[in-house]
Amino acid sequence: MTAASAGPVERAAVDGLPVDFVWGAATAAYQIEGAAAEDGRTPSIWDTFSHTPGAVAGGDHGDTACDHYHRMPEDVALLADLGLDAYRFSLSWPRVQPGGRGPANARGLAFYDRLVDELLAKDITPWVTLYHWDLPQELEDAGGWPNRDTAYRFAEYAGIAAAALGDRVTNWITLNEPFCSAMLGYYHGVHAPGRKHFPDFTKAAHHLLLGHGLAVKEVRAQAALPPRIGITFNPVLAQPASTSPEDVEAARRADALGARLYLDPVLRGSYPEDLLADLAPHGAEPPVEDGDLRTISQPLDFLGINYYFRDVVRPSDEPHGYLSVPQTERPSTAMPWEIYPEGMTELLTRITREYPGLPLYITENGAAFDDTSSAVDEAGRIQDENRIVFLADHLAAIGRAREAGADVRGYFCWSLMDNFEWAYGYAKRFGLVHVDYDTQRRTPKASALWLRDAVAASRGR
Ligand code: IFM
Repeated sequence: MTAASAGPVERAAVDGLPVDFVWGAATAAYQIEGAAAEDGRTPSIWDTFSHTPGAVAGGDHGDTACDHYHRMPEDVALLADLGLDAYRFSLSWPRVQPGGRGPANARGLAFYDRLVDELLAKDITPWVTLYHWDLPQELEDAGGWPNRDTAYRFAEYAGIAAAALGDRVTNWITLNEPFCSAMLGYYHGVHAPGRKHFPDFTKAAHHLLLGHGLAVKEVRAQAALPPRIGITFNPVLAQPASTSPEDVEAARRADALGARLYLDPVLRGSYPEDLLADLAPHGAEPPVEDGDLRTISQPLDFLGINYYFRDVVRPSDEPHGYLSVPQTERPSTAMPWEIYPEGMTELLTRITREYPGLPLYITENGAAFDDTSSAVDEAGRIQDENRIVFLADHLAAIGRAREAGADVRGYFCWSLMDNFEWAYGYAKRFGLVHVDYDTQRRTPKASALWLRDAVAASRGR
């Protein structure tokens, strides 16, 4: 990459951010690692789901993905070239503890040992996510997240990870987006394990949160260095399609199910009353046992927020009670998700107002665009101007949230490189770095160089 030369656009984007702001990129194990059956790893629910005909676009799966398992040093070098402070990655549970029970798998852990050492050698701080959706298949066969025992299995695995890596890793995230694990996996059925049962979804959500609380305790007990522990939510930013009472009510339901179902128990130690009233007619109240809410609401060191788009809603007769109204007036990404940077400011100021007290980190934000068909110049470089504008606008929106009092301390771009985008397969490219899946060649896009310059601009003030 060429030398950094921050221009006015980069400087404007980072204007509202402090010099000690943490700059990072994020990935997740199943989306990049490949090596699905190597060194003792056993299948996760995503291996099973992606090999189920019709489940994932193009029949894609993560067997090889970005082959990061074998190319890790090259990928860490990319992070270093971008001048990033931090790298958020997830551990593959079935690599660390095959089958989700019993002893650790030394060969699987050795990979994360090498990764952590490689990062530290390059002065990049590791941020470890313990669960980014790859539940060991054996635990799904035993009932999955709707089964209470899965929470205890998760805590055991968290302890194994903290004992092995907690002498070098200090930043821990228990769960990534439990909304997606629970709602998309157990109700809408579009994510692994592909189940469609409304009461199972709230059982799954409760046990994910219980697992979070138990894991916080385990990490604190097992890590050699004092850990900083948080959880990452993607709170739905629900807005009514109109001012009609029906649409306003649909937005309340979407907010309850998509945001407060997670925020309230973790940060306030209770489930919202209106949510419980919504769930009762469906026999879908969370299966709370004595002491659960105390466990779930362990003190945390930070809150991770992922933001991509808002959800404009109106009522539906389905149990969850709302449906999304596609927004077509503004540009959208390739997902297609409406581009709505104001939502970043709205979400962060709302969290600050209603759930005050924790430092906030944007643990994911980014955009998929059709880079390979529309942004390649004559020299073969990917000129992804649209992604640059997206990043600049969202960083500026974080700056505005900070001005309004939100204690946002860092930003992790999703994603370091193109990868397996779950049910969309490899067709959707979120990377700062382009991946040619035939050759596994990595090529930084213009947005990667732009982010590198923005980071330099942010530090050079
Ligand atoms: O790729 C995902 C990631 O795994 C979780 N958050 C949203 C991203 C884009 O869909």
